[in-house]
Amino acid sequence: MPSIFSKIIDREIPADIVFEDDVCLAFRDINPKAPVHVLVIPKKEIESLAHLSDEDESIVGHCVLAVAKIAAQEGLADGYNMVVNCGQAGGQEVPHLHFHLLGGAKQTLV
Ligand code: DGP
Repeated sequence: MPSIFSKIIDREIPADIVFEDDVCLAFRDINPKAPVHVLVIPKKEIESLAHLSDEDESIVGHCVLAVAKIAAQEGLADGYNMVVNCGQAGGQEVPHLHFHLLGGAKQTLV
């Protein structure tokens, strides 16, 4: 089912986009939890990690590589966190797979 992130992909609602290619889109989180907080999403509508199929393997790899490239672009040479919330118990609010890139403040998430 289309979520608010599909509307961002389709430019129906605005977002501060920092990276885009054929497979993924990255934009700043509207409610940042760190000085740098970017969401990387696949353009394909995939609800969550739990909804991935084998054919999505390259998409996920592509998104993770995008996280690393954007981290470098954002100057996060000292390190950063990548977080993926999955499902209700995992605190996922938007039902479109997304990778949080968090950086700019020292934090240990696990
Ligand atoms: P999660 O809890 O993992 O589903 O995180 C969803 C994140 O998405 C949350 O940190 C806030 C962000 N978010 C929700 N709606 C919007 C929006 O319309 N624009 C932007 N830029 N971020 C959004």
